[in-house]
Amino acid sequence: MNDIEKLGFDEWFQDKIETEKLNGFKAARVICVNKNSFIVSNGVNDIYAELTGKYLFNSDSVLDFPTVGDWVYVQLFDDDSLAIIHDILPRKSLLKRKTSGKKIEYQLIAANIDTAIIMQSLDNNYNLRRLERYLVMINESHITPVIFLSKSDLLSADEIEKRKNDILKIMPEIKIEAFSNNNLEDVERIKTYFTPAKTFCLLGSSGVGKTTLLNNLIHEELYKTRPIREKDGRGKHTTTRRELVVLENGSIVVDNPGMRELGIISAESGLDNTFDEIAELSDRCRYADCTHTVESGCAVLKGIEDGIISNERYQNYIKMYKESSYHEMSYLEKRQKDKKFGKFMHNYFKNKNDDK
Ligand SMILES: Nc1nc2c(ncn2[C@@H]2O[C@H](COP(=O)(O)OP(=O)(O)OP(=O)(O)O)[C@@H](O)[C@H]2O)c(=O)[nH]1
Ligand SMILES: [Mg+2]
Ligand SMILES: [Zn+2]
Repeated sequence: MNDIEKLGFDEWFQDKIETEKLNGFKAARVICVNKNSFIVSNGVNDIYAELTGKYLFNSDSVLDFPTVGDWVYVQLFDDDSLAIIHDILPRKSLLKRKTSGKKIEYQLIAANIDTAIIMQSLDNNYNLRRLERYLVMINESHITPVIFLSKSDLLSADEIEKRKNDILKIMPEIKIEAFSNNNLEDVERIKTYFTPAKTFCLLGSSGVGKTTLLNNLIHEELYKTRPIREKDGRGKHTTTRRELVVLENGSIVVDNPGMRELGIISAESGLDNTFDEIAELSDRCRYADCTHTVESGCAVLKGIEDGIISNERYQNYIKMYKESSYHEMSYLEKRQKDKKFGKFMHNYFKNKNDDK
């Protein structure tokens, strides 16, 4: 493996790279972002990097900007101690979340992630609804999700088993691993998930133990961790920036700050993957634009009656569907289109009648 392959550069990127751009430029991976400056790595050195003025000027969406995990074309200066980023390579995957506010804006979480680890702690952070939200976000991005339940030392084995089963009831295919950061055997077992040259991303609320796991994996207290608040068990947002690190065994991990709230994600495709039994039935609804709430001939509502879909799952689906900005937008657009079409038809018939 050459240096950039060790950082996750594989055939997928090899196929996408524009070879003519490599005359003068090199491929490097973004390992840390700080507003408009970056740290990139070529597999040998960590290099301070900035975007070209032209790039800054020509980008009008946050989606155009490099984020942690991105591969970029750089020009190196001063014995490889300074880099100028000229462009981003195509992304294999992109994790983003909607930021709050009326305008739909995104915050980039990480790019080119192979596996997303959703972590919840088995004390009072465990929450099925939140898990579903994370899964919606991840399914939209073509990334494999796994669930890590941390702090297993704080709950009985029976209770843990029950929670695992609750998760499997609504996400039958998902891999779940319960573990404690205080237990060496657990950490050794968890380590086997981290395969070389693949990129993993740790997601989950503040205080669940993401950074503690990372420190365990690198056998060092390299990154800061802090106890959670006693009064409500919430984390203190200890990790404040995303960073990409390469583990001893060659796998690549992005630690993340805990997310305060997870904005609901744009694409319906993510929803459909997470609620595939509902999506499947919805193909059979009488109306193509059925909202599965009041329509006659709705196969989803019938599915609930027949007990094929659980009411709980349905409620979650509807809730997320409503929150999904994409849906809101397309709904408004649809309404507007319908209005225009209505007007058109109205005038058409009016003129026709006038002709008589
Ligand atoms: N009992 C128990 N405590 C743990 C475990 N893992 C982590 N902790 C503790 O939980 C607290 C928070 O851990 P962190 O690793 O800082 O949590 P984090 O997810 O990185 O939090 P943010 O960086 O704020 O997003 C620390 O006091 C850890 O020692 C565990 O498996 N069992
Ligand atoms: Mg942390
Ligand atoms: Zn329907």
